[in-house]
Amino acid sequence: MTKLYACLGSGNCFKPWLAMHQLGQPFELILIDVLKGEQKSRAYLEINPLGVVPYLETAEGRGIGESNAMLWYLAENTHLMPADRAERAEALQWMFFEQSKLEPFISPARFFSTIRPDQRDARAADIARWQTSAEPGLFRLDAHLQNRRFMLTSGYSIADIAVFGYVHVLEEAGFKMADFPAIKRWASAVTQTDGFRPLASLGSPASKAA
Ligand SMILES: N[C@@H](CCC(=O)N[C@@H](CS)C(=O)NCC(=O)O)C(=O)O
Repeated sequence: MTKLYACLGSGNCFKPWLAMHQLGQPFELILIDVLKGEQKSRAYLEINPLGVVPYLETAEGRGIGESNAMLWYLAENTHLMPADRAERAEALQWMFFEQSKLEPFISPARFFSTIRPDQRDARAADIARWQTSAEPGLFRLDAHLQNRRFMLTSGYSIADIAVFGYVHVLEEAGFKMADFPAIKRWASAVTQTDGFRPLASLGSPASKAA
């Protein structure tokens, strides 16, 4: 059976978890507590030497790191992968955009604002810098989503799941969703797609397997 190693609350872990739910792909969820450092334990490093989550182990025992690479693997030959060659490249374009212009800034700003609020004051200058760094990407995304329902013309795909992972929780990183009306409309449309489950339900007993 496919195994997903993941932690609670993570937008990156949420991506393959949501994709497998939406594809009806059975999987075993193995929770790793990163706040306790379990991702650096000897046992976990034997599974994923990079010591991070998410990590996907295929039914055949192959390991895949990087949330967006997992989406690519899971989506092959499914409705979440665009049929058109140029649109597949466009999906990749937005997945790289997410990992270079959004996630590296929204994720730590959210972590030290919401997940570890005890460190918010000590990291205030870093949070402000991450917020400033995320702004151009968020405005670019908002412009892209004007007059569109989903990231790609052909419809809902792994590009949406990749971008949604952290963008839908941008308020937890100190942004206001009202400042990004097209993102707000799109995020709402994503929650209406078949089989959608919210990030908050990752790890709840009912979601342990699709
Ligand atoms: N680019 C990677 C990011 C992986 C990553 O940094 N994961 C975080 C949780 S979201 C983690 O494991 N942090 C703990 C650590 O770095 O020790 C992905 O998309 O999968």
